[in-house]
Amino acid sequence: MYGSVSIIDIENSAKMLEEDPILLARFEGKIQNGEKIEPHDWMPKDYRRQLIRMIEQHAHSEIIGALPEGTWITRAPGFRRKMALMAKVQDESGHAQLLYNAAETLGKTREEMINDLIIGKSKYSNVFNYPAKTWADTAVIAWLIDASAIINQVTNSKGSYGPYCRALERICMEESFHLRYGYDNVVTLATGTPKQREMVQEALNRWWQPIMHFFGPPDKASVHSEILMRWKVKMASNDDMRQQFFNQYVPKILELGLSIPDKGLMKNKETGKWDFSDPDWNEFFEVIKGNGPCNKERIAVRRMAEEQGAWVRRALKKTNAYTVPLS
Ligand code: FAQ
Repeated sequence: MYGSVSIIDIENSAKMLEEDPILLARFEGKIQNGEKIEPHDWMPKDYRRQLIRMIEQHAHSEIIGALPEGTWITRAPGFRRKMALMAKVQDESGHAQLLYNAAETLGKTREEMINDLIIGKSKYSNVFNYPAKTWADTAVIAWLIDASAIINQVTNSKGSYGPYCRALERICMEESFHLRYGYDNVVTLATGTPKQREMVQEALNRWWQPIMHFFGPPDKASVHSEILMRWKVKMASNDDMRQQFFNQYVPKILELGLSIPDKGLMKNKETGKWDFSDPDWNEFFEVIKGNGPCNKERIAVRRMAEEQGAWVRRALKKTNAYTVPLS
C-alpha cells in the first residue's frame, strides 16, 4: 500500500492509461447505465483478458466438474438415480460447451483453451480436485456445490458481458434441477438408516471446507475483484457470496439434523449473519496450484479424452461438418 492506494489500484490505473480515454469513458458509461457489452463493441484490453480468464476457468470447471460424480454412474443405487445422475453429468458437459462458445467470442479458440487446461496453465474450480468416495458425496456435490454455483451465477448473470450473461441464465435453469435432485438424495440419506445418516454426515464433513473455498479467497486477498466489480463482471464480492450461501443453506442443513464441522459457526444476533471460522487458506492455494488430492488424475482424464477424440474432430473437419457456433 502507498498511503490509501494499493498496488492493485496502481496497476489498474496504468492499464487504463494504455486505453483511449474517450472510448474508455464511453465504455464505462455504458456499464454504469446497465447496458450489455457485445462481442463487436469496443472494450478495454484488460476487460477482454479478464473475461477470457474467468469464462475459460468456468468452462473448464464444468467439464472437470463432471468427473467426480461421473465415476458413480455405474454404481448409482437403482435405475432412476442412475438415469438422473447421467443426465446431470451430461448437463455439466453441455454447460462447458456454452461457456467455451461465450469465451470464443472474445478471440481465444476452444483448442487454445483446452490446450491450456491440459498443460496445467489454466485453472478450474478447487472443489473438483477432491474424490467422491461414497454415494453420499454425489448427493452433497449436487446439493451444495450446485447451490454455490447458482448463487454465483444468478448474481453474475446480471453482469455486463452479453454472451456470458445469456449463457449463465441458461445454465442456472438446469442447475436448479440439479439442486433439487441433490437435495432429494441428501434427504433420503439423512432420513434413512443410521448407516446412511453416518455416510451423508461424513461426506458433508469432508466437503465443507472445499465448499467454503469455492467462493474464492477472502476479499482482502482477492486479486481481481476490484476491477471485475467496477466493470460489472462480478456483481458481488467473494465474501458476500459466501455469506449468502451461509444465510440460505446453513438453516437447511441443520433442519435435516446434520451438523456442520465448524465450532466457530453461530448466528450473530447483532448483524443477523452467520459467523464462521476461517477455513485453511493454505490448503486452497495448494489445491489451485495443482497440489490437491486429485489434480493429476483430473487432468490426465481430460488429456486422454482429448487424445482419444482427436480422430473424430479430424473426420468432422474433413466432411466440413465441424463449425464453431458463435453465441
Ligand atoms: N477455484 O482474485 P480472485 C460449477 C483463483 S461451476 C480455483 O478472487 P476472481 C458447476 C482465481 O482464478 C464452478 N481457483 O479471483 C458444477 C485467481 O487466480 P488467477 C466454477 C480459484 O476471478 C457444479 C486467484 O484465485 N464457477 O461448480 C477459485 O476475481 C457441480 C485469485 O482469486 C466459476 O468459475 C476457486 N474456487 O474470483 C459442475 C464462476 N477462486 O486466475 C459440476 C465464475 C479463486 O489470477 C458439478 N468465476 N481462484 O491465476 C468466478 O465467479 C470467479 O472467478 C471466482 C474467483 C469467484 C471463482
